Amino acid sequence: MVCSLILVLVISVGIISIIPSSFAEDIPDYFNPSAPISTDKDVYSWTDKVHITVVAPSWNANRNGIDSIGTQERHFIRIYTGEHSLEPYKLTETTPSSGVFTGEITLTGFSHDVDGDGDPDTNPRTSGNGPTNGFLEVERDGGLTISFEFADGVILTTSAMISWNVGKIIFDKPEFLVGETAKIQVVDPDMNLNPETIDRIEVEVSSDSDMAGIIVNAIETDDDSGIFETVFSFTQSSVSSGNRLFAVPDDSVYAKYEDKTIPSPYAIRDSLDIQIESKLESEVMSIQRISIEDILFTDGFGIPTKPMVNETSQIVNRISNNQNHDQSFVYLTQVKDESGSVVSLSWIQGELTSNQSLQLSQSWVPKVENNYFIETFVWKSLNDRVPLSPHSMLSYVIE
Ligand SMILES: [Ca+2]
Ligand SMILES: [Ca+2]
Ligand SMILES: [Ca+2]
Ligand SMILES: [Ca+2]
Repeated sequence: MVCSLILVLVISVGIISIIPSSFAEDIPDYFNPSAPISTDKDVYSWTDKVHITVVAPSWNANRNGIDSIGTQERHFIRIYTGEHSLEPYKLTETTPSSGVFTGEITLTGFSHDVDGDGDPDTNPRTSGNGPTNGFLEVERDGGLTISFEFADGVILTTSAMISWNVGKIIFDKPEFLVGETAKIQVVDPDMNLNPETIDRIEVEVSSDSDMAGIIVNAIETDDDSGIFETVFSFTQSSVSSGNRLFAVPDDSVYAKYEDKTIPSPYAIRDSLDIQIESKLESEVMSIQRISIEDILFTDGFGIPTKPMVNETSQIVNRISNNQNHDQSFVYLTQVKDESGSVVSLSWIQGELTSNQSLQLSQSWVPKVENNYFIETFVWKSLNDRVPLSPHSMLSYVIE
């Protein structure tokens, strides 16, 4: 009577199927614990390693020795997808009397070219009998099921999903100084093609000044991480090569990883450019990048002069690039009268080469006697009004 009552209760809490039967060793305690099967993840990538644990104290037959489960006739462990299967598969006890049994298999995906060179990069195969030598082919969006005939007629199962992942890419800093080294990290578990060895992927790196850029190899941080890293440096004096990118201050810097393993609803043949942007900054503070001298007045021949009403004179200034790379600029000259009204405004756009000095002049014809204020400014550009030098000012009275 007691036995049949227990049986009814078990069916009502949903263990898959029970046929009354006696078991050769201990009679399993259906209530505590019910031999749960667990995996180390709920979702795996196509070439992941799967760690399996079964808690089954009633299968600890020898309390002084390591027991195993999964290969005894009528108590097989089976690991399978819709297409492929490993059976029987052995799991072994973690310690002589733990009653906890573990093993692992390596997923081997399916035939696919992940880097666009036309050749498949995986080695799909299904083989092995446990506890650690199993390989199992899987599809992109499929699942994986592990079943264990725990006691006669009591089949326990657990399932995990298989999916590809959209890769992520990051720079280690939002902006870099010219002398610094930049680090890129790509996270894409799908490119951990072999969990026993270091894998690598390619990342394209470019700048506004070199849109073709360079291709760098990012190396997996350990055998089974799915995280890839690389470093590169900047050059302002030579063309890009190796892990050195030509870029000048104020350039945006780009890194791109083309992910050819992207999940549903994308098609298996689709790819996605995963791109990130950073900025290259000069080590010299903006306002110190260009030096400016005092304002002078000259005539048309460069001879110092005094501005007079209705005579053309030149407002002359010398600017110097304090950096050993090119610097584009806009140079503005503004004249105000005593009341603060702007009577003359002009600008010159240009580029200073490494450490170059340049004399710039703007003509000015004072129309009336007044007390004038002459100012010059050096900015990055008319749109990006970041000062590259202190501004220079002169007061001049014409009477
Ligand atoms: Ca044991
Ligand atoms: Ca390939
Ligand atoms: Ca690997
Ligand atoms: Ca991917």
